[in-house]
Amino acid sequence: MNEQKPKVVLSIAGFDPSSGAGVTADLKTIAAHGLYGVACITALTVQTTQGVLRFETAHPELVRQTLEALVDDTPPSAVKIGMLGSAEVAAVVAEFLRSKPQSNVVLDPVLRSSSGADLLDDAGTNLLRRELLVLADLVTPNLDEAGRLAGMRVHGLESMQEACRRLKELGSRNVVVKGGHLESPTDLLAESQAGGGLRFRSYPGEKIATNNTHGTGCAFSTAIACNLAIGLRLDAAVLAAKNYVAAALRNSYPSGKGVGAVNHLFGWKG
Ligand code: PXL
Repeated sequence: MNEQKPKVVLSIAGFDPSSGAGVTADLKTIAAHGLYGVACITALTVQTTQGVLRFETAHPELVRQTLEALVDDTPPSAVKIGMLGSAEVAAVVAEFLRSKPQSNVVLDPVLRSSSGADLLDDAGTNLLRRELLVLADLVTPNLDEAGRLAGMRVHGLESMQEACRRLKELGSRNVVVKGGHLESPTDLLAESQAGGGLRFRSYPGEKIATNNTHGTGCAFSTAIACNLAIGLRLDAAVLAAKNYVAAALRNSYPSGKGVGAVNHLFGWKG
């Protein structure tokens, strides 16, 4: 028996039965980082590699009880928040973070699936903007999400910077905008400085030729949470997560008839 307990990372996210995104993908990512993953399911999606057919959110009281029981039993070193599914569930998560503040909170503001299904309505998006942004240490929107949260079109490095400034005005501490869909894919980190300003750092990437991209965003935000739990500083945590996702994409294989998942456990040979 190993007496050395691994650190715990908590994923608050939806369930994707095809295991590309959501809590199962997060648990694989956490395991790949040598940490112990626990999860609170916010919603059940009916989903395959071909897309999201529908979803139902969990009862908000179930979410509240799960979170309170989990943090009491297995206190997490980091928390990743993904799909919330409704304003009611988002409100419970916000209240939980206010009443039991957690460290290394990474918020992936999941608004829509890559296949185009809306995963959070306008009321939920407003709640996330008003209440959750201020409670997260880092927010990880893609270009569309950054645009919707900041109220502008985000399509390149300059507009990514402007969106980060607007998100800071809304109360975000640190933001990384994922530019994976840009012509030359570059992520942008905006870190709040002690003096009140923002420090920008960009992470140029390469286009990886694969169709197996399902769950890239979930893997990225969860990998950052893991790296923060391990003790990396924010910029190093983002860089390591970017490298992890690139390796998971390079080592992916097709599953199902649609968009396959990234290979979260590429390092695990059984
Ligand atoms: O990729 C966003 C996402 C997050 N969480 C769940 C999802 C999806 C996309 O389909 O199903 C549960």
